[in-house]
Amino acid sequence: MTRIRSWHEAPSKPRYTPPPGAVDAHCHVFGPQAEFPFSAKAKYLPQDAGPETLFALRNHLGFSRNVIVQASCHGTDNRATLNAIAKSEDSARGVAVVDPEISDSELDALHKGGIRGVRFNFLKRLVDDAPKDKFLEIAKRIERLGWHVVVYFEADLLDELIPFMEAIPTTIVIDHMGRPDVSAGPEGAEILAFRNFLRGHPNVWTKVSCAERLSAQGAPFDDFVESAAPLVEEFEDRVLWGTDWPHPNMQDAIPDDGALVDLIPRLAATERLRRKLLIDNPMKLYWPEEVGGEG
Ligand code: 0GY
Repeated sequence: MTRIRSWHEAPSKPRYTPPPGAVDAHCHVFGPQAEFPFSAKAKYLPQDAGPETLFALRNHLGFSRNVIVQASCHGTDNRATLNAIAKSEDSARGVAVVDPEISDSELDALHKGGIRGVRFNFLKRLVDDAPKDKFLEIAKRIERLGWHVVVYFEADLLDELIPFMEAIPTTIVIDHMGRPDVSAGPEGAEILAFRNFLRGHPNVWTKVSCAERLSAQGAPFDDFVESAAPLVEEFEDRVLWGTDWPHPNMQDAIPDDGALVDLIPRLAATERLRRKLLIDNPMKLYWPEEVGGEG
């Protein structure tokens, strides 16, 4: 497999300036491969996108902190993510992907290393299997650590996954709004089903992220904004935002991260909503000890 690059080499400086303390709550690191090899089961083989590049981008975009989500190309070996967190001087925390056989002491070590959640990935093009029974066991075991569960799926799986998600005892964060078809507009069947799901499940949060993947129109992503902004308004305490850098698998439509940041004021119309989206909400999940939450 050829190693591919899916991120912009010189993203623009955003016109929008995030408030001090803003968190990019969905990004990844790849490698460096020489230190942290990719999984034998990886479905894509990216070029290195290590912590130095991530933190330089964070500064360029005007963010203060990162949440690094373990990417599928590293499988259940979380060392690249932990390495980036360790280099961040407590300005990054992470979400791990773990093997069902993981021991409690290994979970404790991940917590010490800055992990605050586990991710369950249901995308067939990214993972070979997604065993719900095993995931549920993991979800029950990480509850004692105060972690949450991140679930990644596409809209056609929502109905099937509802009983599974209802059995999860922790907060759940759904990546990229469960990937609805935003070309159908804010009243389209998939985004409405997702909104109804959020209405009925107060422990479920979502990331209003991934304009570059979800938009059928491309920049300036009007279709994405029209579907995502109502979620920020209705579920102001349960939304997160992230760049999704280094944009796995987006090599054919590499987004400008500066332009993605400029979507924030369109997604969150007031300063109050923007503070919740970028600071208050992610801080509760990832740095709870700093905001008087559980820790
Ligand atoms: C994302 C999306 C993707 C990839 C991964 O773990 C991953 O490899 O999450 C994707 O290809 O849709 O959230 O970064």
